[in-house]
Amino acid sequence: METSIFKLKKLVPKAALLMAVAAGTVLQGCSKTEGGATGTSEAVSSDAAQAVYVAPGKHDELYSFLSGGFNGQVSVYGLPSGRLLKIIPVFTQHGENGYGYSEESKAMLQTSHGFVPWDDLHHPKLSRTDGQTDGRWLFVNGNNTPRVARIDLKTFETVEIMELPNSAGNHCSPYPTNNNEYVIAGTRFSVPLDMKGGTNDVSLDKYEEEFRGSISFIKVDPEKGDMDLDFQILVPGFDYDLANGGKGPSEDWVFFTTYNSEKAGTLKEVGASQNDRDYLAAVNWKLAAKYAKEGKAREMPANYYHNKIDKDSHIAKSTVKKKVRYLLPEECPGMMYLLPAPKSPHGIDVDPSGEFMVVSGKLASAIPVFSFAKMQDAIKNKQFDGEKNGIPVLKYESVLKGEVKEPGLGPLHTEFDGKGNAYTSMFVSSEIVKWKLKDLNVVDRMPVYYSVGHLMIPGGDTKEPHGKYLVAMNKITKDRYLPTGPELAHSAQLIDISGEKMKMLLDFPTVAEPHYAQAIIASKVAPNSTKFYKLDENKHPHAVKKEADVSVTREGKNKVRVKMTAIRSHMTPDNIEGVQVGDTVYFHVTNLEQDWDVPHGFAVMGANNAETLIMPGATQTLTWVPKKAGVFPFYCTDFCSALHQEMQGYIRVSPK
Ligand code: CUK
Ligand code: CUA
Repeated sequence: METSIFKLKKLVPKAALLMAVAAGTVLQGCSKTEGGATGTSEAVSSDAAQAVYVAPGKHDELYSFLSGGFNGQVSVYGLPSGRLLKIIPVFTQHGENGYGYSEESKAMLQTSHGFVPWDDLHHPKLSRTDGQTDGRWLFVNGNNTPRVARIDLKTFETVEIMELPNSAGNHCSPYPTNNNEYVIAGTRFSVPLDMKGGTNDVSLDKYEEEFRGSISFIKVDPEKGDMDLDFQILVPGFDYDLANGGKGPSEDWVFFTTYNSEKAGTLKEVGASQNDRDYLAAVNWKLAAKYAKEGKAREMPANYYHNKIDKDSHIAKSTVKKKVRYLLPEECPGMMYLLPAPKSPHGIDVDPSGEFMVVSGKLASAIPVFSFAKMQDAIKNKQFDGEKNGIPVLKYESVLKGEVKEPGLGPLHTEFDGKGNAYTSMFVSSEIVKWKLKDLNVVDRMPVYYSVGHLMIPGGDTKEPHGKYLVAMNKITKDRYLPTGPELAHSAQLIDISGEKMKMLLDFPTVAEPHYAQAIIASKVAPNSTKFYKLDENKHPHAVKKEADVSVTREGKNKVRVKMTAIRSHMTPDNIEGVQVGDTVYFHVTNLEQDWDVPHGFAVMGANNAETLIMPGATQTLTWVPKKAGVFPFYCTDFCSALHQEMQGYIRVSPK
């Protein structure tokens, strides 16, 4: 099939393409594959409106969870409508509900670097049971200040954040194993690791000898979901990029792409990087866990935060951990192997059968598909091509099933429909390419707008994908929507993959930058959704369960505790006196409602803080240190009833 992509490829010198990739330039012209379709008249299905229309009052078929990238949040969209249902704050303070501002949630954002109310969130991954999404939790990574968070899908709330020691750029993360035994997280940047716990102030020239990365093994409680860092593997500094795990026969394995096999401290010249190949690292996680359990792990000093919402009081608490156990791959035979991969690979994706590992080399002209069965044979027969840092390197030919030839330009990520097809995103040629796992032949292409990063098929990374839709998450929006000045929303596109040919259905703007996403059939999540908190189960130490119990109390010299209630349509107390300039005033507001969807908000004039939004039955605390004397109004911020405006009061602040 001769498409314009291939024509273009012949016309554009290879060096120029490499430069284009390296510089992040987009070759937009090449996305118009079929008959020169341009602009909005591309192959939009004629029944697209029907296919995505969810009538008023009706619910979507699927929940999708899109990473917010540099806004540190997760956004929840309904599919197929593309309607935004909720933004879940994770690593970033959120004025909308006071997350990260309220006393109850502040501890969630504590780290060994202090209070870090932002992160770069790339990869949401749903929890699994028997290799299928189970709708209980969503795990996400914080790329910048290495953290893994867990969102509880009963409340759509971030309930736990774990910082990772010995980590920098927590990018190949998080990967939950098939029964959530572990959530596995690998580093992008290598850093100097001092196993004795001294300073990490090391000359940058020592990259080769002293810098290492880490793969963290976070244990997950099978009932409660609570995380605990069990151990780490301290790996050579190859810059680990993405991870995905096996299933079926390869269930015990997890795979990582690496893009710095030179172990170079600078990647400035990556477009012409010296090594022809980098590696796919294969790690037997079951064996690693066994080594750790059987005493192979040593302990080193560490300093990292583990923040968790206490389930009784609903208040986040931080625990500081001081040690971590580690394994070294060179000491653990059979635990880790390197498979040669095209240079600067990005995505690694394992097909639903668990037999094929697809590695996308951003700069490569073909997509290698490795065979897990062959990998096992190669290990058994020691078909090694030497070793690197004590880790055996398998011979390329001995593990290769074959290559997808001329798939397009800039392959990044692959997902599967469970019907024998794979779909790969092409960043540079801006298209989704469908190919057959059986013979690796390309069978269809769909241009996307523009420069697609990840793509997502609901369950497309699990044993059983729901192969009906595909969402392309595109990096550059340009002319897709009405212009909004220089800063534009990123864009997602919904594609119907139920037939032979892909059909374009819908564009929808996203919240910040969606890298990856996950989706799940709504019936696995919706029935368990919490409607409100039961007031009589509220164990917050400063909760008041009835208006008669409210109080304003001075504690010690300059602390004032206001325990108050909110119910349609008043705040109690509504007139507060006895506060002085410089006091720390705690407003503990309990929402007495016992009804779905009746939150009350609370905000005070001049408080350099957000509001807090209090769900029915819950207690939230806003802290305020008044800087000047006067009378300050406070009010409910959420239009809760016809008498919402009446939910107000005053607080008087007197000079000290
Ligand atoms: S990465 Cu963004 S397009 Cu961080 Cu998963 Cu590939
Ligand atoms: Cu309560 Cu508005």
